[in-house]
Amino acid sequence: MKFSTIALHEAQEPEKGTGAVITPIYQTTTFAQDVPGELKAGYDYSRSGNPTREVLEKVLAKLEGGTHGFAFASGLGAFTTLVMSFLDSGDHIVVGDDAYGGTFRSLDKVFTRYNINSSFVDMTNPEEVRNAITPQTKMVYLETPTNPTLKLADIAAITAIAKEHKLISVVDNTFATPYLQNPLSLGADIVLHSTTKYINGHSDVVGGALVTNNAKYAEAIGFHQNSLGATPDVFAAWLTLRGLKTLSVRMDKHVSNAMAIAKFLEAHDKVEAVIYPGLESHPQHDIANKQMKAPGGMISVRVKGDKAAVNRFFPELKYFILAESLGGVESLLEIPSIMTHAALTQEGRDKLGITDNLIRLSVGIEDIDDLIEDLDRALAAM
Ligand code: P1T
Repeated sequence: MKFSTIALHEAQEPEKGTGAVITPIYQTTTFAQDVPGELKAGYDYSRSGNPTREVLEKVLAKLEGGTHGFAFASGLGAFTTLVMSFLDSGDHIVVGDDAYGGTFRSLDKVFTRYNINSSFVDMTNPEEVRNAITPQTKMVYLETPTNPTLKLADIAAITAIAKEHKLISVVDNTFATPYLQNPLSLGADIVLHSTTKYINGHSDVVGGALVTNNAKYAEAIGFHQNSLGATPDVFAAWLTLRGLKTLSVRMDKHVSNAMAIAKFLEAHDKVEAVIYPGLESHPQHDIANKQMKAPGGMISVRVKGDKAAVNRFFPELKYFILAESLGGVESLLEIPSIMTHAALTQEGRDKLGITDNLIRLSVGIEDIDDLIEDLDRALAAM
């Protein structure tokens, strides 16, 4: 099966008893046993396993080219489970320097309390990863494209360095999705998703996932998924499975709209810079061509002006909604310096280029003419 067929058919045969074409919502916490300890279909309690969630996990695994998938109640729930599955007190992680603000906060404010420490490095240069490795390092963790400055890291080069040092390599593939980029095939051990974003795609479910093709790592993740309990509600799993069916068609439209908007913004005299991996002006455009099928639906823009100019820009928009999150069918925008990346210090934001005039666009699947007209009007008002 190819990608779109997997999304619709993997583990999703019509139900035997009733012929139901769609995976049923097994809205039950527990499963009856005839003989104590003998499970009818492998299920005893829905935190440990649920048939609806399991279908989602199988589809996610297959789409990423993995053998084992695990669903969580949020992307950060997946991240917490990942860290607790593999790191002990005294261990160290090398992390990309502009990871999502919430990922940074959890490493900086929570895991340091358990003596799990991180070094944040610019992964556009793989040698920085090598230089940050210490005898305590256990894991290399990267996002590509990053949130919000859309830097790209060479997955094959970085995972090769991790392998040389016998470290676990993990890629947060949220921005690219498995439709556009497959980190496991480029050497990563584990892929993480905030399924809240493109995978569910409709801005109505918070969720996360981990996928691996390593049976030993899968055993550790499965044990901690059950032991820590950050599992999704059954209905959330079902909705995510429903959203996932249309991932490929949504992504095609996100990408074509984003490409048109990036070109429009690059030519606009109120715009200082456009960051989009599909533009030749992007510093890692060649890495995008090498490891992504297409450059995705996220654009970051530096407008000409200060905070006051940004405050005149966004209220004029009719279709781009000012809100955190991304990857839904409707277009969103946000100001990372005061929204998603407020957890960083001013110094940290300055270092990463998260300036007051940086605006992040999650380009939706509306008609492109309407989106361009919307941005053009707001830029004029600015
Ligand atoms: O929000 P949650 O489902 O817990 O996922 C966290 C997360 C992990 N990784 C990446 C790359 C993310 O972008 C996120 C969440 N991001 C936002 C809410 C945002 O607006 O950027």
